[in-house]
Amino acid sequence: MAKRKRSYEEQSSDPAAQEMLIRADELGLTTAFSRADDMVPCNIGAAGMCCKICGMGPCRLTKDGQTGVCGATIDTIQARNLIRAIAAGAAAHSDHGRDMAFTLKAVANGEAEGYMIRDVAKLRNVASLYGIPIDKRSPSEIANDLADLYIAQFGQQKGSVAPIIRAPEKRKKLWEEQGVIPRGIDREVVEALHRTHIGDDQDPEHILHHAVRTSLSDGWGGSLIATDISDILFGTPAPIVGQANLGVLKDDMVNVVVHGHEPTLSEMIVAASQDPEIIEYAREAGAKGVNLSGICCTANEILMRQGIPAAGNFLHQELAILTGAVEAMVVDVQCIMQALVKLADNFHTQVITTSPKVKIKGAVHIQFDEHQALTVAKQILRTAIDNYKNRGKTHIPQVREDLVPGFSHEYLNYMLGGTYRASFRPLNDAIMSGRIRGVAAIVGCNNPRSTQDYLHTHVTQELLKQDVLVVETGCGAIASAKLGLLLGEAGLDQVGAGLRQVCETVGIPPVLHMGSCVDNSRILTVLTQMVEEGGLGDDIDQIPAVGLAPEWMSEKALSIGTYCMASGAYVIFGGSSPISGMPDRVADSDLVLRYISEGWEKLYGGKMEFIADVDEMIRRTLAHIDQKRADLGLPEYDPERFEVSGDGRMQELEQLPLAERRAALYGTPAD
Ligand code: XCC
Ligand code: SF4
Repeated sequence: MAKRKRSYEEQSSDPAAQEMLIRADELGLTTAFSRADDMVPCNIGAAGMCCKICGMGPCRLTKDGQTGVCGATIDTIQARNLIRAIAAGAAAHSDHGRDMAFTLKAVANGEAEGYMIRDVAKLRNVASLYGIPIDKRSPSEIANDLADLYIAQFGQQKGSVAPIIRAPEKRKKLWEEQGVIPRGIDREVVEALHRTHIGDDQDPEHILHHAVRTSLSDGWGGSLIATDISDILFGTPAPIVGQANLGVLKDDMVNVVVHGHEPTLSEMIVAASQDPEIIEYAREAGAKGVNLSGICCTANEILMRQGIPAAGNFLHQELAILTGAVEAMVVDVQCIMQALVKLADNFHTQVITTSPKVKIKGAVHIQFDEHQALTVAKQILRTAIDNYKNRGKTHIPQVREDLVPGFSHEYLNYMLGGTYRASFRPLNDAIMSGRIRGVAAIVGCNNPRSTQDYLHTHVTQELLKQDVLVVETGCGAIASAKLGLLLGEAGLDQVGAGLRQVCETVGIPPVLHMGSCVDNSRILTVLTQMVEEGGLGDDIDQIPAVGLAPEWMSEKALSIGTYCMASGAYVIFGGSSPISGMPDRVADSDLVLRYISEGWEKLYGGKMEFIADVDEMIRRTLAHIDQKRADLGLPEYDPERFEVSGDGRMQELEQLPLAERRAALYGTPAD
């Protein structure tokens, strides 16, 4: 065996992952962790200094004053690279939103087997935002109109995409002045590609202006549409008990792991797995039943709505297969490693692709169709059950944690204000008084180039000590879940005293799991409602809040960061910067980097930065929050002001053993 370049602890901070990486070595198999160690990134490409958009190149710019064959300068090349990544990310989220809209249309017309409209109240609320009549109309009629409106947003050519009306007034005016309101979702993505074709837009600031517009078509367009419709069809999340990590796989059951992003298929697999006919089929095969779990954002979707456990985040996909206990890994779109298929060859696991958009050579393809969703879901489960007999030796790490996800903005609103007075007032008050210093959204991927989960959880833990309320989505949320940070009582003693008081009073964990990556749109809604509630300024850029993607890797993360910036947030990316340049070798190679920070801040009040050092990330987050507090004239944050809470009930609970404490707080935890 080749000498290890990093220790297991350097590759992942998750003990379950470390155990499986040892297993991979024993079996002589590679993973993204080991391949990252073996694959040195191209330093010119990594710095964003390579252009390959035409056949006269690729052009690598490594000297002062050098240009590409066409004359393109380094900043133009970097801006083009960045906008192309943002466009791809926006396209991925928005295409997901489009498919949700088609599903809603099919459900409204009785053409989608197995689905129903679960949240009629949300349907009515959302429809009335757009002036769709709701009085004396059936849910199907309303849903049909909403589906038509949403489908139209993708191909719309002029005007502004409809969900934009949900942003704060001042922000909308600013976007109008800047000319960045998206006209149609597809139009902005296509224009980004057009503008970056050889011989088109050459002015980096002008290119990046359109990057903002493109990203807004994601955050206030496709992603928001995806979240709305998921809630309408599958229910708006509310707190529920779940579990996370590879220990959720079971030795005596047929393990089916759903991996990817769209809830349309995974929700149907959940339904099918509870069908008596399927359970019986599994028993006949000698298993106790079907055990479903998720990876990546599909995991988040079914975790926060159905309490289905999460087997892990992005870097757990190969590790799940390495357990030898997975009968089928069912994938749809996004973040699916091609390596799965080759790895699965060493086990009995079947990788099943399901999307008409995604096929992998060597995988079984069972195409999903929302018109026959339940039938397809059952077919997939039968395939998995048939495979149970082929299972060999298994190795499941006995590591899992409980968590309580499901903090939609609707639920937060209700929880903070109660049924009769639903409002964000208590949250705003807590920030204004300084009990809560500010809010951080910690989101995004895993990246094998850093230590898995470490950046997410370290930043989270440090900010909690500093009384910063943390909201999370995506793979970041699963990282915290695995560490037990998404359970209120576990570790409240590690939380600042003021924040702790709020958590105890309201009964929330200090880290709120708000869903999948398209659900970052929920964070935009929360910020907007905080503005509307009053006391924290009249636009998002005045709120003491920061967005962080410490372990980002996907292009979607860049789109998310850009629309959050354009909405007024300070956004920090960890790890590497795709446009870092090499200012020590090429003096002008950091122009774009400076522009998306200082330049964008002047225009939008938000800024985007790439910061590799984790302590610097935390320092700048706190400095930004404190500056925003000062600008609002709020009292300076004082860690001593709210001494440790004497909440009697909490002290009683603390005397109980952990399992009983959890049961008292959250009801009986799932086994
Ligand atoms: Fe993918 Fe959404 Fe990133 Fe995780 S966080 S690696 S994008 S699954 Ni979205
Ligand atoms: Fe080179 Fe210009 Fe072609 Fe890019 S567009 S590859 S810089 S010639």
